[in-house]
Amino acid sequence: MMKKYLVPFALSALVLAGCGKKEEPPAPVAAPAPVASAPVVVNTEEKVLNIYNWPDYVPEGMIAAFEKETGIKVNYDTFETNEALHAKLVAGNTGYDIVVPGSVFAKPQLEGGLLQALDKTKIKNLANLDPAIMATLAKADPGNKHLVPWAWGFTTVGINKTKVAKALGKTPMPENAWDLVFKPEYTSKLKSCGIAYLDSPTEIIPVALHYIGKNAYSNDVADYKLATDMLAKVRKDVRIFSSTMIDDIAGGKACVAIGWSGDINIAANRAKENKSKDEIESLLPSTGALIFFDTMALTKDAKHPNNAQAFIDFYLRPENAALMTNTMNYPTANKAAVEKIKPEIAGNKTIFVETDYFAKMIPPSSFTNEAREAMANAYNGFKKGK
Ligand code: SPD
Repeated sequence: MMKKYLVPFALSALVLAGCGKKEEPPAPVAAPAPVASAPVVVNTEEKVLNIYNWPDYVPEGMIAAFEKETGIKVNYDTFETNEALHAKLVAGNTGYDIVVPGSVFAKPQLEGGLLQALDKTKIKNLANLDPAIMATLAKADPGNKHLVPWAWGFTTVGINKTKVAKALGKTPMPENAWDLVFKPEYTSKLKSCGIAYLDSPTEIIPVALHYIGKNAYSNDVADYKLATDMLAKVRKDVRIFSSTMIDDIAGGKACVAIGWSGDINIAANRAKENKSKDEIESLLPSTGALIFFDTMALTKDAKHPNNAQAFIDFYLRPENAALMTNTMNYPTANKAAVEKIKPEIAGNKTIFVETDYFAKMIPPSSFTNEAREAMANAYNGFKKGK
């Protein structure tokens, strides 16, 4: 838990030496009345903060602005999958103060004592967060004691429209965009321009489960076999298991991908900046996409909890949360930031989906540790083509 550094105001009593007659006994000296003084709260942590977040998630200049304002030096590292972050947290001594797990992983992490509760008195801007989103997050984090949303988004299908149209030829686009990555009729054609999957069991198995009509967050290991039976039929058509999806789509290595909404939009913008003739698009599958929340949390052994909470408070300023959404294409959970979001971002239906589509989306849940292990085995077997 948080350490409080109280520096009491010290007062030394001044004793005056008397110079009266020798034979006179010294007059009794009354004890000095205590001087009332308010304790001064000082953050004596070294001016360092270690953050571990996903790539392409923090606006340019935001970390530098925090460093300039506070004098705290930020070491900022990135990880590509929830599995990678989880393995670090389980091993312990990460050296990180703030980590940003998806809520699917954050729940078992906080239940396993890998994250510490926040001192909410130090994060006044928590008041800016959307109560509806916080109520949803409370399912993973009862009482909202540990997790503060960085952003949310959804796992979906992204395409290079130009290349996909060419590869499909006379075959029309399917009604359900998941067919593009899971149905042999489409994958057999699209393999020529490149199919990419996110390289993570807990990204691919849930969308595969959803595609075959199962609960995306099933903890039933028998369901994973059904998912990998379906996946096995398209395995030979998958070109890339990607940890660099933005580059893979924008750079033309993949024409269709299972990816994250904001990253697909970043790839679309990058292609435009590079004056590519190809148009990249994040799709909204007719059966729904999988919502995720990425959340800031303090590691159990964070050495700089006060600096971490200062950063969380800084990030929760409306202008900073809006800057994240405006540059990274992921919706913020910061209600006070909404009015600062650019109209072209607010109006992009693949960033802020419409109410009707939102109702179809699959909210996050979580997996037991055993289920996650079985899922990893199933996924690795699929990837190896077994
Ligand atoms: N560029 C930021 C990507 C963040 C992705 N987090 C996704 C977690 C989904 N389970």
